[in-house]
Amino acid sequence: MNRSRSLVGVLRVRFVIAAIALLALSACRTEQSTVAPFGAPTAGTDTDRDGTIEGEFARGLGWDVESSTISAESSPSIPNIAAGSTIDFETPPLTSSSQVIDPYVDAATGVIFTAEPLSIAGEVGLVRNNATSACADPPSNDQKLGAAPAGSGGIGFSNFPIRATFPASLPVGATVSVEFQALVNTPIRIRLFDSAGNMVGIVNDVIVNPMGTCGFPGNPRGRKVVTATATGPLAYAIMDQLSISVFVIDDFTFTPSSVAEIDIKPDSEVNSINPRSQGVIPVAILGSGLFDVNDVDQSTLAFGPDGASIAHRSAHFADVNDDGLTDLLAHFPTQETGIAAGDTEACLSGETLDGTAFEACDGISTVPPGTSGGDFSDE
Ligand SMILES: [Ca+2]
Ligand SMILES: [Ca+2]
Ligand SMILES: [Ca+2]
Ligand SMILES: [Ca+2]
Repeated sequence: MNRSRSLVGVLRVRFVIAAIALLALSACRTEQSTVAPFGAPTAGTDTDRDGTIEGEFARGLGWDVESSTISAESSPSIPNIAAGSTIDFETPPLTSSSQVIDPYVDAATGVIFTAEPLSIAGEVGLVRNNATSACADPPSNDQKLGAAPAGSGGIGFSNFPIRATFPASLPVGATVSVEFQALVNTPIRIRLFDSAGNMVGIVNDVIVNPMGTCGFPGNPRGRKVVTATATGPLAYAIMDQLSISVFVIDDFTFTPSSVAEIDIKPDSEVNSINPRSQGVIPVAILGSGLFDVNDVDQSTLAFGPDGASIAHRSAHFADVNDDGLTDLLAHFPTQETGIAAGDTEACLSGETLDGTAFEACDGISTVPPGTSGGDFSDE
């Protein structure tokens, strides 16, 4: 009891110091006295831990996009990001309730998290769910990523915007999902950018489901996964909170290959496959505004559990679904696919000519063994 009281005391002292520093900062800027434009993130920390940033800190801090330098340089030895990943911020395990780790670099994927500069510098770090004022029940040790004004000690008590920079640009159609945790009914957003700083995706959302406050004062907090899709090459994403509510993120997920779509047996809805057939299975890779089948490296195509290669000279371009966009129709020898009786799905993987991996699946129904009926031709 005493220990936790004195911990609270220490935290209060830290926040008071941060508050004084920020008050001094805003005092310096009073002649400008600009109210942050609508929709602009605010800096500052939540000193009374009710989930909202104190107004004195939220005002007068200009939102200067131009000052943020865009750097999406790719490093020479990057981990493979083609397969996509989910980053849960559980590494390293925290030994205290929060820790500044700036930048936070995910070792497996090379994705770099930083605080997107406002008119002041920021920093990112990890915080336990039970130690952020954005805590939604349960108040566990689950680790979240937060950001705060640099040196404020406010990781988990701020709504400073967070940037995720990929070690190399992801192809058009890549998706980014991230779980926001903040007060309910406050606006949250993901923006996606290419390496030149052009916005290639934006999603505005609101957390609506109340999930408690973990014992902190203030209105209910909640969690929501927001997903954005890139309409251009994706170099970095910025996640922010467009009010004075504290927010943290978790389970940052990116998927570079979600755009490929296939239609197994384009002439059939049922996609009936006889695993004993000596024939071939036609599979169409569907072209779309996000996926140009001319970019497919046909030598990399692998279909079914065993990854059958394309049958000799079987691929040709055609618009199999009459949507005006060219599709790639390829055929795979049934016996090499590994498709077995009872399978309900089969997937095609491959790479585009620039080496970006993709995968797509479609439902199938297999002809039961011992049945003489069904589709023997597979054509
Ligand atoms: Ca507050
Ligand atoms: Ca986590
Ligand atoms: Ca079909
Ligand atoms: Ca088509």
